[in-house]
Amino acid sequence: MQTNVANQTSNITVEDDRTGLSIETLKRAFADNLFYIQGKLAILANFTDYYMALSYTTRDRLLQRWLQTLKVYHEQDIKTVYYLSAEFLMGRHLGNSLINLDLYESIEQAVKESGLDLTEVLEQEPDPGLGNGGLGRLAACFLDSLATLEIPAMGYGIRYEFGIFNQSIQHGWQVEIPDKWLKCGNPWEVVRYESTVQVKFGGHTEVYNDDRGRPHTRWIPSFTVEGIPHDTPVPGYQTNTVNTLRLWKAEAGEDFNFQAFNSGDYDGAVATKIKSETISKVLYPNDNTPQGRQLRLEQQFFFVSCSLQDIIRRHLKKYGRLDNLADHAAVQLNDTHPAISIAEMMRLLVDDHHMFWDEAWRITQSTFAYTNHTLMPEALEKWGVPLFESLLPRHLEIIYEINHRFLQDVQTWFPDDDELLLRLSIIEEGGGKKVRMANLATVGSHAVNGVAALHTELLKQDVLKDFYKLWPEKFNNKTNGVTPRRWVLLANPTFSELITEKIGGTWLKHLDELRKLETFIDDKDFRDRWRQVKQANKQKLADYIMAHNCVEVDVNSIFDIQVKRIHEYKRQHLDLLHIIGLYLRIKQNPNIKMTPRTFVFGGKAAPGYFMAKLIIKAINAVADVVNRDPDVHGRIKVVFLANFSASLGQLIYPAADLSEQISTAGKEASGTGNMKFTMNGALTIGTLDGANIEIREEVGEDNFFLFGLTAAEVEKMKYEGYNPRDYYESNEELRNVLDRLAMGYFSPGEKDLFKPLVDSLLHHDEYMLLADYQAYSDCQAKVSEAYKDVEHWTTMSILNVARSGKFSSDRTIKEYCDEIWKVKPVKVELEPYDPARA
Ligand code: CGF
Repeated sequence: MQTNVANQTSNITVEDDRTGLSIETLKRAFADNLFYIQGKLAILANFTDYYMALSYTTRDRLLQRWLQTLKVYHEQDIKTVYYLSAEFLMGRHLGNSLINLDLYESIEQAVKESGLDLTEVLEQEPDPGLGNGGLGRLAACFLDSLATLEIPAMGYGIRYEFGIFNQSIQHGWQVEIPDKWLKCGNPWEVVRYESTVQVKFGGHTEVYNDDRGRPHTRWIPSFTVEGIPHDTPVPGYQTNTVNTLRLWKAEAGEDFNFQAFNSGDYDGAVATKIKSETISKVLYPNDNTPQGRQLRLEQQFFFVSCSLQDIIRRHLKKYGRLDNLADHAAVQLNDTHPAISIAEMMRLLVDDHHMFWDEAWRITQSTFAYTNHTLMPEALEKWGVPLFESLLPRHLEIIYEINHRFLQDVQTWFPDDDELLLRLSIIEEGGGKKVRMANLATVGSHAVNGVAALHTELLKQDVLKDFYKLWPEKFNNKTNGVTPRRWVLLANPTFSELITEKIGGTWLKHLDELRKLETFIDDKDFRDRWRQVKQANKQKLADYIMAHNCVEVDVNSIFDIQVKRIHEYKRQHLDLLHIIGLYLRIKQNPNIKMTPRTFVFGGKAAPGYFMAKLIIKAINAVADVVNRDPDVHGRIKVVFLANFSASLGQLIYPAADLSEQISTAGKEASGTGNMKFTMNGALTIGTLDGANIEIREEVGEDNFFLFGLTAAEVEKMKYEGYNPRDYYESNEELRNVLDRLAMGYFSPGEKDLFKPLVDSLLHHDEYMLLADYQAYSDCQAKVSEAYKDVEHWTTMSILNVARSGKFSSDRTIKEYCDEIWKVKPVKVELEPYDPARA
């Protein structure tokens, strides 16, 4: 390798090793990075070293596009999307970067010629778990689509040092283990110290007059924290666009309190450092249930303040004024987690940039839009006023002012309706005043959206109905989607190859083109290969199950899978009741004929959520009994896969025959796992909830196993007085199932272990499992029958995939761009790389 950076006039050959795409260059770059960056001789290197060296080799090839994208965005007059999210579940970077750069095969070859297997190297990457579930993964899919559609965009979030905990299963129970995802370094991030920002906390406010005698408020904080940006490239699929995910790390401005240090108080000296760094230390592991801890509010404000200051700084640098901010910036609030943005933007504009209130409010409202992700009233964030007052005193004043002006308007529109005022108010009165973040986000945004058609309807009719009455035009639906690049191409390569062979490769950017598969529906060879691919994927999962759970499963059985967070409303325990029902049928009649099934579960429970953890224990307890019982003869197997994550999902979705989407109707906002299963050829058994409804509409009702109460029926039944015991009394199988669980049949030596679970079902059954049990069980019988007809099942599977185009996140993002953000694509043309000019 020749390098001659000193001689600026020569044709620099460094270019080849940094950007070259030939196998020889890639091999050389890989070896070079192993030596110079990892500091390892090839003979002494381990797999982590290989992973790191390969990541740097790939990152080099991204950098040219990334910096060019930044240059184009800097030079052109554009509007940028800023996606503010407390969670980004990006999944592993290396494989994804390789497919998006169209480099996968060349690297695979280069690595092979270097004596290694690419898949083994890819497995070394820690899965960055900076999110809990659907919401964080949605944010990651959106970033992928934004870059693929060439939309100028930036994700803003928190660089948690510890992501979602690793779940291990010990004696059937979930045990949480800290996720040290950064322990070997992170080759994907670039730290931009020069863009560090200061974030204030606590203290008090005071009024002062400026030079012209105008009064202003200033905030005197009690402490300040630094936000250090850590940037990760987000490459689009087969485009030059590489957008940025900017995650903020909290650090103390002054590492040491020198006074304390000099007087020998070493603990005191580092106390500030520890306090500051705690802010970005760990992700709260709750999904759909907020935890009202001070640290959580600190985290939210920290990343919001960093991000908005960053947006304003860049805007001012480019345009020198702020009145046109909304023409160049669209900021999306991913749930209420960043809702404090509304007050922080007002503070920045009014206090720091001395703008008049009305103008600042106009800019704020036209810049922000808010996505709601939940219908569960308990999941809507509220913060106690005293906490707000001590942590963000200026923001509380601003929120009061926003609320005062808003309620005055409401009063003129709807005079004499005090109840309405109470419901709309950003401040909840009574029982300790609270700030309602969903109300703040709704008032301060020009658009509010739900994430599936039913969800948006229910927001309008129920959760946000008073706001809908005020501003019907603000409300709109944006049904979620997922990126087919990660969830089909990367997760299921042989399947993707088969599709591409039949319809060409453009489906990966235009997922509606999958419809063309319907022309091959009678093609015998295609159908055979379709089944072979599924079978091979099932074998891979079976091998994994053997390696991790020591359970042998039958790849000819129905792979019936439920993977998602463990939550009572998602009803993993309904699935379990059905399994126990089948088991009891076998025990009563050992010769009973049954289509063999492998039931697979996966998902984490919030560490403080007792019932969810008990459900995990119950699944494992039933698995223990069923899997060992010789009477069962392999007809049913039950497996709980520990530590469900994005990367485990990539193994699981392609192997599924049946996707379990069985939440109580009206509870799941959308779901996105349902889409990943469908795209990979699984059929769904599901309720009319969230995006299931739209999936069924698309794939056709004959190709979907529907059961259960509708959202309206759930409400009606509750209203009329639901008594779960009636179902227990009248349904013999259900009674037996619950009795066995309650009497310790699955928990020898711990008779009452599952009593709380059974009691909650018999006495409250908030999520109406007992009401839906028989319908579910009947529907499962239809599944078993249908699976026996291999040809028909294949047809349904093909149709599910062919008609899944709507669920690409590209479609979702196009709708956001056109209807909410009003942004347009920007082409990035590559210029030859020349370090001498750079
Ligand atoms: O957001 C969820 C997910 N659990 O993170 N919600 N939150 N909060 C919903 O429950 C899902 O239904 C939804 O698909 C997801 C993304 O919008």
